[in-house]
Amino acid sequence: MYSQGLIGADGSTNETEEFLAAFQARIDAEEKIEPNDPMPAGYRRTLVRQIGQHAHSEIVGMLPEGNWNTRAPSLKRKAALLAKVQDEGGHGLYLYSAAETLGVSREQMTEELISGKAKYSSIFNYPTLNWADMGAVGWLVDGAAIMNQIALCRCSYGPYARAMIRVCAEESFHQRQGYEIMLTMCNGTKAQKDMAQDALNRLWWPALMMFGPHDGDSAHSEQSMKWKIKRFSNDALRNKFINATVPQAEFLGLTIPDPDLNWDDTLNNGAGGYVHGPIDWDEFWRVVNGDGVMNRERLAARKRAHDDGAWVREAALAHAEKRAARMAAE
Ligand code: FAQ
Repeated sequence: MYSQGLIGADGSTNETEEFLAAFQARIDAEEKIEPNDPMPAGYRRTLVRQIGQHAHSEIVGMLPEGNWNTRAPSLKRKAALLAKVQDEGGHGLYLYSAAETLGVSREQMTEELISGKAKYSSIFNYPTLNWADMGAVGWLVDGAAIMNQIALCRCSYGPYARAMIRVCAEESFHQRQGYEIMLTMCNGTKAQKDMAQDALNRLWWPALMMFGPHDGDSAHSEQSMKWKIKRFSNDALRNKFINATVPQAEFLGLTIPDPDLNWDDTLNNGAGGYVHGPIDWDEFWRVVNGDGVMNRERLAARKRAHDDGAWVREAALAHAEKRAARMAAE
C-alpha cells in the first residue's frame, strides 16, 4: 500500500482500485490523513496547489495593508495594523510548512510565485487608496477569508486543518479591527462616511470573487469535496458570507453596491437568504491571469524582497555548513 500514490516520469500513477477505495473509506470515516500516510497522487497534488496558493495569498496579502503602516492616523491604529500585517506573514509561514509536509520545498514554491507561475488570491491585485480601505479589507477580506477557513479547520489533511485553527483565531481579530475602523469612520464626518462607502463600493465585488468561480465552473470543487479538502462549495460559502455581511453593512449605515441584491424567504430550508446580482467573471479571470491593476507591482515587490534577502539566506547557509563541518570534526 505504501508504494502507491507515486507518479511516474510520464505522469502515470500505479494506483489500484483497492488503494483508492481504501483511501476514500478513511476519508468517509473522518480520519485525518497525515504526512507519512499513503495518499493518491491527485490528493497530494490538490493539496500542494491549494495550500501553496493559500500561503502565497497570505504573503502577497501583506502588501496592500503594509502600504498603510507609515500612514496610520494614530499610534493605536498603527500598532493594530502592524500586528495584523505581521500575523499574515506568520500565516504564510505555517502554510508553507504545511505544504512542505507533502514533499514540496518552500524555495520551489517561492520560485513559482515570483516567476508568476503560481496563483494567489485575486483580491490582493486591487489597490488600497485611502485609510477606509484598511477598514474594508479587515471587515470584508478577512471576513471572507474566515468564512472559507472555518470550513478548512475540518479539512481531511491534518497539518492544513491544524494550521487553520490558529489562523482563524487571528483572522477573527483582524476582521474586528477592520469593522471597528469602519464603525469609527461611519460615525465621523460626512467626508469620512463617504470614504467608507467608497471603500465598500470598490472592494465588495472583489471580496465576493475570493470564493472562486460559480460551482458549475469550478474545476476542482467536486473532487476536493469528495476528499473533504473542501467542505462547502464556492457558491455556498459566498452566500453564507453575503448573509452574514449585509446586516453588518446596514448597522454601519452603508449601502451594498448591488442593486439586484434581494432577500428570498425560500432559501436555506425556509430560513431565507440573499440573492446577489451578476458577478463580472471577465474581470475575475483577467485578474487571476495576471492582468489586474496591481498584479505586476505585487510580483515586483515580492521579487525585490526576495532579492534583498539573498544575503540572509547565503549567510544562514554558510553558517550551517561551518557548524556541520565543526561537528563532523569533533
Ligand atoms: N483568486 O476549481 P476552483 C486571506 C483559481 S487568504 C485566484 O474553484 P479551488 C487572508 C483556482 O486556484 C485568501 N485564483 O479552485 C488575508 C483554480 O486555479 P488552478 C486566500 C482563484 O481551489 C486577509 C481555478 O481558479 N484563501 O485572504 C480564485 O477548488 C487579508 C479554478 O477554481 C485561500 O487560498 C481567486 N479568488 O477553489 C491575508 C483559501 N478562485 O489551481 C492578508 C484556500 C479560484 O486550477 C490580508 N483556498 N481561483 O490553476 C480555497 O479554499 C480554494 O483554493 C478556493 C478556490 C476557494 C480559493
